[in-house]
Amino acid sequence: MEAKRAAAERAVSYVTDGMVVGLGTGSTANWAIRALGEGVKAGLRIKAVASSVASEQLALEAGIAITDFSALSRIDVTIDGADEVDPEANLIKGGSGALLREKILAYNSRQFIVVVDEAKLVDTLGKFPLPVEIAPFAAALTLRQLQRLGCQASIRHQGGERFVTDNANLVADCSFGIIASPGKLYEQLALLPGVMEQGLFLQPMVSRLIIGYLDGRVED
Ligand code: ABF
Repeated sequence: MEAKRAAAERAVSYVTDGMVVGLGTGSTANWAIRALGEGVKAGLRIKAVASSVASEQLALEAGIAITDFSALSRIDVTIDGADEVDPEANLIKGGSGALLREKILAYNSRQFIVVVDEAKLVDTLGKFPLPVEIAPFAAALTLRQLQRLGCQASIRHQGGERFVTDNANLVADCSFGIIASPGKLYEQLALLPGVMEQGLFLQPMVSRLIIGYLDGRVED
């Protein structure tokens, strides 16, 4: 936990007065939200937009002013975690089920800062099942199409019920094994009708990767 916290707090050090900040989702992003809340208490003036209801609630509790997506003309920086990071800084995200809003924030941010602990670093992506957000009404058809791409795909459940995202969609967790070409798979998934968003975030999106290590080091 400390490694995640250290990485998140380093990312927050790049946030300055007047910025619009995109808030990620997950335990590492939560450390960034808490650190931003401390900054606000100390006088930091920011507006934030959240990638999930959970992150929005934590931000409000921390005293951070939340703005709505529709009111946005720019996002200066988004800080978010990841489930896997390869050496080129391609990511798997979506373990928390917030991938659609996370990707919209990341793509529309001047800076996308990814914060992880060293456990997230992999040689090649794919050990972590790739989350894919899909339209509920065609879930069975889309699941079959996903499997035809060469994965074991299953609809995510939570507490015995199908997990429903903040956007009222479902998540298919797709185990491809090793993803040798993230770019190729990205294109295949992007062309699949019924896929609302996918958990592959390709390297050009990542402005800065901050890694927290168990020995206390933070690599930025
Ligand atoms: C979020 O960060 C999700 O995309 C990803 O699942 C999560 C990583 O979880 P954690 O920070 O709790 O390790 O952006």
